Amino acid sequence: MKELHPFYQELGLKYPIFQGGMAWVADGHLAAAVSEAGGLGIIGSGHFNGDQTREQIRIAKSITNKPFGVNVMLLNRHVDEVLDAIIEEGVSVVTTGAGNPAKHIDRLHAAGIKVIPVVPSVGLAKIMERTGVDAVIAEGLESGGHIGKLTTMALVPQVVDAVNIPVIAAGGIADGRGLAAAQMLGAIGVQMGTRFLTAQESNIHRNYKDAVLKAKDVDTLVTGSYVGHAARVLKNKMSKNFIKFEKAESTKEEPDMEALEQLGNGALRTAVQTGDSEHGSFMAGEVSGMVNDEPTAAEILDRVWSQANELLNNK
Ligand code: TUI
Repeated sequence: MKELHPFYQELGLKYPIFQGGMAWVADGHLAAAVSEAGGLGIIGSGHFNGDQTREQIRIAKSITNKPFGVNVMLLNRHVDEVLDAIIEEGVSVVTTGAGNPAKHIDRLHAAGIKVIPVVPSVGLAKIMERTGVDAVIAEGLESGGHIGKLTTMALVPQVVDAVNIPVIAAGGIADGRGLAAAQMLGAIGVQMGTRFLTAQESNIHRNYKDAVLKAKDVDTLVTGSYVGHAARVLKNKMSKNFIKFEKAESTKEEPDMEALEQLGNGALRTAVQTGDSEHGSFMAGEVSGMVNDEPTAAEILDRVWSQANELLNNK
């Protein structure tokens, strides 16, 4: 894997590694640090409005001249103004999550922006290819946050077989073994989120970082499946109560859907900003058990790349 895939060369990257655009977590500082070091940093715009998105883009631009991306979360009611800010500020790449970005693609392409949606299934990958996206990120259910129904191991090769555009693997990847494995499955590179939660440049609350550092393999669970927004989070008081409430409501004749939605909304922001483990939901992937240190973003990229190359070169 000495040669980067042309897709990454075109983006001017040194490593085939994207940093996931995690809502409330991936701010302009983290994204700029990853991009400055040669990966693709991605700002998570989550539920931001246009101004909040613009603010983080400007922070990133003040730190690096390298290309970076913004993730657009398609359930956000401010999507249109977020896209305005992205286009006006001249961002290089847009990744999307939690929906189908078809109606926004022409507008982004007209502005010279590469569009790379996250897909949880072969069906959506094929639809996305037909709409002319530049690549897809096939994300397995090992990921933190909102997830689909397939594992990375099963999803990635099936998407690779189904489309003729570059496929990037995500979900369950935190080191060079994961990058090497993703290449074996036919992906051109990876996106990692959880690994960057404990980066030096990550601004999440100390309690959130400590929870990830302490977590073992079995310490995540999936909340929100019942309302159709499954999200993987660390086990804590909040997520355990959520599951209990969900189980109780789902057996009722008229479940309180609004209360279930409300419980999920805002919980992530609470976790990131206040570190409150009673009311906050600490989104994190199954790899939390192997995230045990606090390197810089540059160290993470260098380590993952070197380890993958050692493995692939049989050294
Ligand atoms: O989007 C993510 N991860 C996220 S979004 C988020 S904010 C949120 N929190 C709770 C519930 C909902 C949103 C936190 N983490 N990852 C990418 C991703 N996209 N995973 C799954 C999907 C996805 C799901 C369905 C993409 C497309 C899709 O299409 C459905 C359709 O409309 O065809």
